[in-house]
Amino acid sequence: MAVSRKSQTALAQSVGLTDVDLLAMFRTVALARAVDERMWILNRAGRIPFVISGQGHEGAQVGIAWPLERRKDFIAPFYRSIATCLAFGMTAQDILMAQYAKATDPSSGGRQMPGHYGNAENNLLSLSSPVATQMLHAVGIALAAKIRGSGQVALTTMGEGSSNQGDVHEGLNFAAIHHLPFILVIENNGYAISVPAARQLATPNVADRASGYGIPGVVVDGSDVLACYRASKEAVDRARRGDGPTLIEAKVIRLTAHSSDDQQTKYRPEQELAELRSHDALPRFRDELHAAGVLDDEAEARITAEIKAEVNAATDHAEAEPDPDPSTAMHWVFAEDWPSETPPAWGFGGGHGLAGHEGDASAAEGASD
Ligand SMILES: Cc1ncc(C[n+]2csc(CCOP(=O)(O)OP(=O)(O)O)c2C)c(N)n1
Ligand SMILES: [Mg+2]
Repeated sequence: MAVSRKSQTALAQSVGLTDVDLLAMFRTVALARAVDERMWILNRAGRIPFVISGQGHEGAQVGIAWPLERRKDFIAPFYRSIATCLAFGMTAQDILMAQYAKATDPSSGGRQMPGHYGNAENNLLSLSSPVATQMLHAVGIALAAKIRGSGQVALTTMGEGSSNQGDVHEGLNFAAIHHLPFILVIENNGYAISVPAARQLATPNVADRASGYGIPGVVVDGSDVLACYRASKEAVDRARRGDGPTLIEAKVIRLTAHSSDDQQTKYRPEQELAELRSHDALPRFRDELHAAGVLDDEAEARITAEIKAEVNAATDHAEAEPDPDPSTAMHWVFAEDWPSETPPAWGFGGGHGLAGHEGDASAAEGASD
């Protein structure tokens, strides 16, 4: 299929994108799924220790990450954010290097728990295991962006269970009061490990809480990639205009167990699991693009073959890379183990990324709300 750079079907026009954009979005959703499936195979084959999956979240993640500007805006991801990280500049190889905890893993040089992806170069924050702690990091970045007048937006994302942590209330209240360029995304998959949503929340939607902070709360179908894109675009535009934060709740599905150490058939009925597949964003987006004339069988086959080759090459590369040297295990943990000026093997990336960092003090003094 000859989709040109400028070609725009009615579907693309309806969201202000080109057909090439839509194909790139589809490719990212499909790549995330393929990387994820590979991770499970590698785990079951005893090659990688732990998988926490993004399957069922990919469509929402790609749609929501898309309107943000790479290497300008910031995202504080969570453990299911594989598609988010791919949409924001990481590669299949970067993800698998983290899974293998290799010395050259760009997320942390093999120091982080698997699934804790981060990439300084792409303004993707490293995350902590206690859920929702990334909230305060992202709100802090949004505050810095506002003080510096850099026009940047900070977004963080987490599950509905995590939304009940105190950090979320504090961060959202602060961001709302100060009209920060901040977006909170809740990827509601209906479970926090084995605990169903009804046991986590006394309201059907996390987004219902937004009115308590005086900000918009949007519920969006997480299997509808373009609906997620639209909701995110509106939130990004609002943040850049200086109109403050938005809470977006994407209703997604968790297609796998919580993690590779969990057996979900103990607490999820078979019928529910079978029914979930009909809400999967990947086939839904593919069908939508076929119907709109953006994708045909030939283009789909080409994309599928490219992704297969990419995931195979990424696996081979990660397998072959060296493990971290055990004598470096304590590097970058305590200040006294900070080895001179040598940057860590995985690098600090291309700088802090916050525009206007120079002359902080005067920028801060000049800030007004
Ligand atoms: C503060 C804290 N409490 C408990 C845990 C253990 N834990 C890890 S993931 C998780 C479930 C979180 O559920 P949710 O936010 O809905 O995200 P999901 O895994 O469903 O995507 C829990 C309880 C943790 N990591 N941090
Ligand atoms: Mg959940």
